[in-house]
Formats: sequence, C-alpha cells, structure tokens
Amino acid sequence: MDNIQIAEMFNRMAKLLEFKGENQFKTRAYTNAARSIKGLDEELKVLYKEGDLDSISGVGEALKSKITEMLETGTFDAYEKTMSEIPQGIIDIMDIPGIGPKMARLFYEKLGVTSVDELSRAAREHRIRRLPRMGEKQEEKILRSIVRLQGDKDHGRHPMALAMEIAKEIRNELCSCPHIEKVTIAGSLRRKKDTVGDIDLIAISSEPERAIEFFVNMEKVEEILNSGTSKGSVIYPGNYHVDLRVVDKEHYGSMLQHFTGSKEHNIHLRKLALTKGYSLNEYGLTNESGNITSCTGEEDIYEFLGLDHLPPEIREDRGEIEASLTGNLPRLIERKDIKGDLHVHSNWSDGANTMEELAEAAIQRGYEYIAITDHSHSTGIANGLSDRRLQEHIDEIDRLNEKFDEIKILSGTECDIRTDGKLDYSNDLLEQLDIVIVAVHAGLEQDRNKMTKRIVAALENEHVDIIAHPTGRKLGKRPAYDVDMEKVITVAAENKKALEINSSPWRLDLNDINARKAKEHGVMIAINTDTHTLDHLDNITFGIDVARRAWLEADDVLNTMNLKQLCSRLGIPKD
Ligand code: DGT
Ligand code: CA
Ligand code: CA
Repeated sequence: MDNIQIAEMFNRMAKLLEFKGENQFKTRAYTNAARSIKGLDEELKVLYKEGDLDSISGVGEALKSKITEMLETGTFDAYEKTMSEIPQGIIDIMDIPGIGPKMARLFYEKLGVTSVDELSRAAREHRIRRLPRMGEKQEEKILRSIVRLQGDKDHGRHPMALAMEIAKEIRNELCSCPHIEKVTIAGSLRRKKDTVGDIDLIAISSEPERAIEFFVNMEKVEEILNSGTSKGSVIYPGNYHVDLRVVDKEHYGSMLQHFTGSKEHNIHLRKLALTKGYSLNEYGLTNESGNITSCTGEEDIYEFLGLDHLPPEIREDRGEIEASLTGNLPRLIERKDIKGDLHVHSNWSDGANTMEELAEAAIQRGYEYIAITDHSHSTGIANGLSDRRLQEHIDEIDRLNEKFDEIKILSGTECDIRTDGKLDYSNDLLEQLDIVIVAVHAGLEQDRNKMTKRIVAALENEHVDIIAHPTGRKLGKRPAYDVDMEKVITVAAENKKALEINSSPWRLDLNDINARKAKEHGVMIAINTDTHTLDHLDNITFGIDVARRAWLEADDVLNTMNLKQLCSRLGIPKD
C-alpha cells in the first residue's frame, strides 16, 4: 500500500465512525493522521522496512500499529469490523458528493434509507425536504448528485457503435490468420447494448494456441493482459479491452450462446435446462449420466429447450423466455421496414448539406419520404431559423417537391421547447408545417417538476408530432436530465404524440427500457437519425438496434408507414 491508500483508508474509517456517532476525538485522530501521511516525503512502507515508523510525527502510537497492520495485511481489524456493521448501501450514500456521514445517518434514522435507490425514491417523493436542516434546495441537490453518479457509472464503457467498428476491424484481421476459421462478435456488443464494457470475440480453430498467439501479437495491441491456451485478452487503442475465446467447431454453438449472454438470460436458461434434467454450460448440455450433447450451432440449444432461436438483442431475461414458451414473441422490426427519416438538418441551419443532396441520398436509400427539420431561432449557435427564414424554408421545399417525383420532402422543424414550456414558433406558423418535432436544448439543469411540466406543455400543443431525444442524455458526456418519463409517456399516449429513438451513437435516446415502456402505453416511436451530414443517414441501424432491444415491431414505429399512411396520421393534405 502506498501513502495515499493508507491515508484514504483512515479517512474512510473516520467517516464510518462519524456515521456510528462515535465521539469527535476518535474521528479527528483518523483525519489528522490521514493529513499528516499525505504530507510525508517518504513512503511509509520504506520507513516500516527500515524500522523507522516512530520518526513520523502527528500520528499516535495506536494508529502507528494500524499502519503496520495495513502494510502487512492490506487492511486493519478495527476497519473491517466497523465496515461489517454498516450496510454497503449506506457506505455508497456517504460516497455521494455533498452527502457526509451525518446526513447519511439522518436519512437512515428518520427514513430507514439504506441504499442509493431508496434515497433517490425518498427525494423524488419529497420526503427529504421535510427533515430537520433540509429543504427543497437540498433535496434537489441530492437528486442531481445521484443522477450524476449514475452517469459516471457509464465511465469506462464505450458507445456501442464505436466498439462495433473496432470489433469489425479486429475480426477482419483475425480472419487473415491461417489458423482461424471463423470469428464471431459475442457479449453485449452482439446484443447491441447501447454501451459495452468490453469486446468479446469467439473464434473457431483447430490450433487454439497459435490462434491466440496471432491475436495477442496483432500490430495495434497496446498491452497483453492474458495469453492462454484457449483465451486471450488485450488492450487495443482507445482503451478497448478485447477478449478472444478459441473453440473447436463442435463446441462453437454452446460457446457463442454462453458468451453472448446476458448473464441473467443464461441463468434463466440454465434453470430451464435443469427442469429437463440437463445442466447447461459453455460446452453444451450434460445429462445426469454425464453425457454431453455438444452444440455446433446455438440454435441447437434453444431448440433443445423448446424455445425459438431468440434474437440476441432481447436476451436480457426481461420476459423473452416466457414469451417464447407461450408463443408471444414479438416479430422485431428490421432495417427493411423503415420507409423514411423524419429528423434531418440541412445547411439552412447547422447541417452540412443542401436539401437537394439530402433528398438524393434518401432516394438512394430507398426511402419514400424525408423530413427536413432545421433548428428554430433559440438555438442561435445552430443557426436556427427566424420566422421569416422558416417561411422561405417552406417555400423552398414546395419548389423541390415539384422537382422530385421519387420522394416526398416533408417540411418540418426541430423547434425548441423553451424553459417555460412555450415553443419558439407561433401556432400559426407551426400549422403550415407538415411535421413538428420539438426538443429541449437549453436549461437542462431544471428540476424534475419544471422539466416534466415543460415537456408536458409541448405535448399538449396540437401541432406537435414528435419529441426528439426525450431525455437529453449524451453517452459518456452527460446523464439524462431529470424528467418523469412515466408522466411524459402517459401524456404522449393521451395526445397521440410520438417519441423519438434518436439514432445518433452518442444519444440512443430513448433507450431500450423507456422505448419499451412507451410501446406498452401505446405510444408510437419514430426512429430518426438527426442527420447533420449525409453519412449520418446510415446511423438508422443503431436506432433499430435500440428498437429491437425494446421489443418494437414494425407497427410500433411511425416511419415504417408508407407515405399515404403517414400523411393521414400527420394530417398532411394529399396533393
Ligand atoms: P459488458 O461487457 O459489461 O458490456 O457485458 P457482457 O454481457 O458482454 O458481459 P461480459 O463481457 O462480462 O461477459 C460476456 C458474457 O459471458 C455474458 O453476457 C454472459 C457470460 N457470462 C459472464 N460471466 C458470467 C457468469 O458469471 N454467469 C453466467 N451465466 N454467464 C456469464
Ligand atoms: Ca462484454
Ligand atoms: Ca468479456
């Protein structure tokens, strides 16, 4: 242990004692010692080896013996004992910035709060503000800290789209190895989870050691973490942790099934196998007499268990196994179901391309329609359109529609929802548009109540069609703003508005959980790209990934409608 680690452990001990309500002298002894240790020039472990611990000042005898204990064992008895007396959830609460041991104790004693989730619920139910020395401000601050903390949990994870690019690059290189027959992407990346912790690959080879050797020696590998006889792990540029497992043909199916996960899905499958008298692991199904049924394809396992070959995107143990057993599996949406893109920016605001270029690109993708939805004037940096320019925008689209027969260009806006819930354009102006998307771009730090009201107000405007990126999150950059999604979904359902799955790899907003909730409430989803340059149009696949993880079928999605159906839904006059 180095000095910093020892000092941190003392600080932590002081917090634990304070939570327990021990006297101040005892806690202060620990914090003072921690401060002295941080100020030392020499490493304690060196002093200890030289028998010189006595030379440090500001640390009493009792604490010096605890330092010795730490240097010898990595911890000390009193610390372990105190830790075991306090629930982990309370320790997590004390680690939230702005919440110390005293507050954690107050929440525990008055509200029985023993975890971050319980604290979050108490704050949302306004039970915190009623406590002594607390108030509305404090309560909001606590909620914000929790939200931020949850955003930080994503740290170290990678947006799926970026990881996919790296995974494909590695797969291609591995395929050039003469000892490797086939490479498949597994893990959360195969399930298309919005962020992934690492990249998991499975390879078929009859020479596993040589395959692993090839893998760990690839040119771009920065660090070899593990190089074994059937698996290897490396660090790849961009701090990607990559795992490769090598397997013979015979076990490929069970290996792929196992390492695709999710863990929860696998646990459920294993239980199901047990009810049939089999145990299931990465090598296949084993019966009571020890006979292994190896599975060359993963569909063999599902078939054996009486299940459909479940799409990887829904393997999360969120009801997919039950749905398959009862014949209620959804027919998940596919790329070919998409008939157009409803959220696209041109160079009239902050997009890079002309409306014509966008229309051409949409035709190339086989679309029936594309909506040009430039920004409104609040987003000054995005060159948002004034009332007058919006009018010209509409005229320009009319002109272009004369020119193009193969595609319908819808005139739209991505209109700001201001902090008070009002929209940037008047109803008279909105009425002239084919499609109105609204979005929150500023005032993201508003409290839950205000933010929810703000979005609800927009949903209640008769001209609004879609709420774009409804939670405002940006992966690895900022968490969702604080909004009551249940309420937004309910009001969207009442007013027959659609919510967006924004396909930008950095947004993927709504996420899978919220999009599924929306579907369950009968809310239509629009899968949009929010295109700013032509290649963004192809991000639609990432939005479809989210939609599939949300169990969406073609009928749940607005832009699977053909032009005629869409016009009738949006109330666009036929011409
Ligand atoms: P990640 O990497 O955090 O985005 O998520 P995954 O799902 O890729 O997790 P990872 O890389 O730890 O493991 C890959 C798969 O291996 C996982 O989805 C299921 C399987 N697996 C890993 N650990 C366990 C386990 O303890 N039990 C079971 N049943 N399966 C596991
Ligand atoms: Ca993984
Ligand atoms: Ca892994």
